[in-house]
Amino acid sequence: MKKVLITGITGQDGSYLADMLLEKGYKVYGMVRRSSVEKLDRIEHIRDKINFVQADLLDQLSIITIIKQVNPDEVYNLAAMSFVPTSWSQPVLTGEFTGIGVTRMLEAVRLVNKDIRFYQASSSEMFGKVKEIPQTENTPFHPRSPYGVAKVYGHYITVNYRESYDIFAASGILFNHESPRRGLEFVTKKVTNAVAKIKLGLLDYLYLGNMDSKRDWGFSKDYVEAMWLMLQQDKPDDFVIATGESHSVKEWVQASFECLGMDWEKYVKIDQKFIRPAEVDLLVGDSSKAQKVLGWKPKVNFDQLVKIMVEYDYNQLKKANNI
Ligand code: NDP
Ligand code: GDR
Repeated sequence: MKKVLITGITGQDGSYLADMLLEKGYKVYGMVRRSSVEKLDRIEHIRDKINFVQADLLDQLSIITIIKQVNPDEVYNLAAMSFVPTSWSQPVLTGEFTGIGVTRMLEAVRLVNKDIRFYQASSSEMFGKVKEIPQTENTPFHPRSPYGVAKVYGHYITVNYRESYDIFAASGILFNHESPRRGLEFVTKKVTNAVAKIKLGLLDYLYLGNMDSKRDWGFSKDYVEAMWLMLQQDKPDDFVIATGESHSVKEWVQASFECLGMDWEKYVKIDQKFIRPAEVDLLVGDSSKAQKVLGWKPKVNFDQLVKIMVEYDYNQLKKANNI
C-alpha cells in the first residue's frame, strides 16, 4: 500500500486529493496545524480514513519529524496562505508560509529520504502582468502580489532541489480552480453563495471589486488528478494546468444570476475595499504539454462549473434555513 502525505488537507484541493487517493488505495496522512477548534468540514466524510499528523509550515523540526514518522512515497505540498488580498496585509507571514515553507518541506525530504516524490502547488498568479497570451511553462513570471512573489520563490526552490539533489520534485502551475468546497472569500464562491442567498430572500445585495479581470477557471476535482499524474511520470517536470478558456468576473456573475433566473444588474454593487493595490488583469493557460505528456484534460467547462456551484449553494442554504 502506497503512503501519501498531504499538507493543506483541510483546504479545497487537499480534500479532493484525499478523496481521490483513498479511492486509489493509498494510505493517506494529512498534515494539520494545531487549532483551538477543529476545521475538518471539508474532510468530515473521510476523517476516519485519514491519519492526521500535526506540524506547521513555520516549524522545520515538526515537518522533519512527521516525514520521518510517515516516510511517505509521495508528498503533496498544498498548504499555503492562499488568499491574494491577505498577502498585502500580511506580506511577511505570506512569505514564510507560501515561500520559505516550501524550502522547509524540501529540506525535510532531502534529509529523511531523497526517494520521496514531491509535488509543489505553484500558481498562475506567478504570471501576473502577463508577458504572453496564453501562458505556458516557458512564459516569464511577473507576479503582482506578495502571494505571487512567494509562489515564484516556491516554484524555483522546487526546480532547484530537483536540479541540485536529484529529488523527484514536480511543480504544477495551476490556474484558478473552484468547486462547492472553495473558500467563501474567493470571488466564484462569494458570488454563487450570494446568488443563492438573494434568491432565498436572505440577502439584498452583493458587493464586489474589479469585475473586468479575466480568469481561466477550472474544476478542482479535475485539477487534483493532474497533480497525481505528475508524480506518476518517469521524470519530474513542470506543467501548466488550465482549461484554455478565459472569462471575466462579470461573466461569472452574469452566468451565476442567470442560473437562478435573475438579472445581476439589480443586485450587484461595487465596493472600493475589494479593489486590489495591483491587479492581474488576464490569465489564460495553455495546458498542451500536460495534455500530451500526462494525458490530462479538463472535464468540466465554465457553464457546468457555474451550475455545479450555484445549485450546490442553493440546495445547502435552502436546507440549512428550512425553506
Ligand atoms: P485553501 O486555502 O483552501 O487551503 C490551504 C490549506 O493550507 C489549508 O488546509 C490550511 O490549513 C493550510 N495551511 C495554511 N497555512 C498553514 C501552515 N502554516 N501550516 C500548515 N498548514 C497550513 O487552498 P486551495 O486548496 O485552494 O489551494 C491549495 C494550494 O494550491 C495552495 O498552496 C494554493 O496557494 C495553491 N493554488 C490554488 C489555486 C486555486 O485556484 N485554488 C490555483 C493555484 C495554486 P487550515 O485549515 O489550518 O487553515
Ligand atoms: P485569485 O482569486 O486572486 O485569482 O487567486 P479570487 O477569486 O480571490 O479573485 C479573482 C478575481 O476576482 C476579482 N474580484 C474579487 N475577488 C474577491 N476575492 N472578492 C471580491 O469581492 C472580488 N471582486 C472582484 C479579483 O480582483 C480578481 O481579479 C486564486 C487563489 O486561489 C490563489 O491561491 C491561486 O493561486 C490563484 O487563484 C490562481
